[in-house]
Amino acid sequence: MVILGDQLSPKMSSLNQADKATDIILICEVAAETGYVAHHKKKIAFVLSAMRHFARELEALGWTVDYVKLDDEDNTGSITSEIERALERHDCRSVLITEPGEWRLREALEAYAAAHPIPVRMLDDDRFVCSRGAFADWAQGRKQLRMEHFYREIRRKTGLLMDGDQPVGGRWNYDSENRKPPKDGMDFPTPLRGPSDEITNTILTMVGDRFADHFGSLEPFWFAVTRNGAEAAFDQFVETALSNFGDYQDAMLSEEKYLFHAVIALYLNVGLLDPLAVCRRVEKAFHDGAVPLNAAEGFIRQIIGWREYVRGIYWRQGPDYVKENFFGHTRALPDFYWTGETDMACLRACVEQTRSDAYAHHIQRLMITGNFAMLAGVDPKAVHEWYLAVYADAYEWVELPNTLGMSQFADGGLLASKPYAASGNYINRMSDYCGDCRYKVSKKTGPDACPFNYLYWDFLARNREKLGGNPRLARPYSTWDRFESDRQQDFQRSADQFLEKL
Ligand code: FAD
Ligand code: DLZ
Ligand code: SF4
Repeated sequence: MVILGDQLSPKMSSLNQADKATDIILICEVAAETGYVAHHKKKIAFVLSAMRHFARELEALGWTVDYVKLDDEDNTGSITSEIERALERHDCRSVLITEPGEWRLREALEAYAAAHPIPVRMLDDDRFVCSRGAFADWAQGRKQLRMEHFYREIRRKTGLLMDGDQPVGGRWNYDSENRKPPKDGMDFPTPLRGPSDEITNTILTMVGDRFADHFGSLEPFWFAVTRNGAEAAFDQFVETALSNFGDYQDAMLSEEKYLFHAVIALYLNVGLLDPLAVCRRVEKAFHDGAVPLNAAEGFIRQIIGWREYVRGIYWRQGPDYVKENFFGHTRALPDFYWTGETDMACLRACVEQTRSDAYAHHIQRLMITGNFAMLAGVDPKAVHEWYLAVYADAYEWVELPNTLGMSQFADGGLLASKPYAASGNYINRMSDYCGDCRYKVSKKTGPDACPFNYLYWDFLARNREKLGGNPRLARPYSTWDRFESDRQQDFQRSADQFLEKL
């Protein structure tokens, strides 16, 4: 049987179906997976080190593991060609695998299975609360696939934060209490830093040599690479940050990369943490009186709501979802997404922290880098490839709907009821970025004005045909209509001048 780099879970469909006494587990580091986008160096090091540690964990549990390293001389470079090579080494009658998390690899495995006589059994990935089939049933016949409706169904199904058939506290969602700007003088916890060991050090040397031209700083490397390490990092989050998670979920600060966020998506997405176990732990913290309801509910919603929902959307939309481009945007991704060299302090801070830690929290991804790309008319596929490469937690099943659907509105509103477009005013309210910026957030047009201000109005004006009928945009469009035509032209002129130089 085959285990992929994001299938590092001892309880998983393929392992549940296999037999320790007779089956051989193939785990392979391959160039096709380290290179389908130019992943951040820290992401490659994290995945490879976690894979090597997982192989040890399996061996300790009594499994036979055949592990192929990236620098093995005979490594053929792809999962399917390594399966082929392994079949020459072992006397196997079938290949067993839990389905991969991306259309790309799924299609390659299906093509392999169709072209070879050996039976390939691909099992559902049962590490999610909602299977692909259950999502399809839920979506069937609905006009709109709203996350909130899906989330309530999963709350009922799991019983998380439920009091009989009613939500604990009487409300399903406490988001209205979760949009506080940061306060001066707050103390922020730091995510737990995992210790390095020989396996990780070897990987760091190899990644440093082999992927020197990839984006991002390799060191300091601090991610946990084992299940125990990931659990310890999550425990620390519950004890030190969770109680403030809800209140300051949308806040952004230049000197604080993590605020009260968990920094666990990378562990969940490779299988070092189990989503349901994580939610049960948070529910317990609430029942023990350690954290308020808005924090526990907000956190659980992200995992059994958003995380499960975007996965359902990814598989439902099919391999062509990636081609959607509702606005017809064609601009190349600006260089500063890689270099960080821009006068816009908010974008500079987000890119710099992405480069140093392969991490930015949700609002930075959505309202800074994502918002800017959409306002500036960047090709959504280029935006998607950037997000897929630069974050340690990025896998297409979760990244693509978030980027293409939620942040770029490139699916025309399947996932979001309106584009997440915002002017500098929002960024200034939720962050401390603007104080350090060469642009003035209070200025609306001209060379010193905050670019988000005029780009926002220009975006709405140029897309009126597509967005004008959206009831959630009625207010900004009526504000636009009340502007004098000179003012409207000023906005558009400032936007044209800025975009020309971009
Ligand atoms: P926290 O803020 O502490 O949230 C807790 C957990 O909730 C996360 O670990 C994650 O598992 C889950 N979660 C929260 N929001 C979402 C969401 N919108 N979709 C799915 N799960 C969510 N998340 C990824 O896991 N991988 C990605 O590649 C990814 N790409 C994104 C791209 C864009 C443009 C945007 C706007 C969001 C993206 N997200 C992605 C969602 C979210 O930003 C990250 O899950 C989160 O920032 C990870 O940090 P954290 O663990 O500190 O999360
Ligand atoms: C992300 C990643 C990387 C960097 N390297 C490997 C690898 O060498 N071998 C492997 O099996 N998986 C790797 N992965 C994870 C895969 O890309 C992931 O399993 C697919 O994208 C499907 O989600
Ligand atoms: Fe960003 Fe505008 Fe604020 Fe500068 S002024 S940090 S560009 S929002």
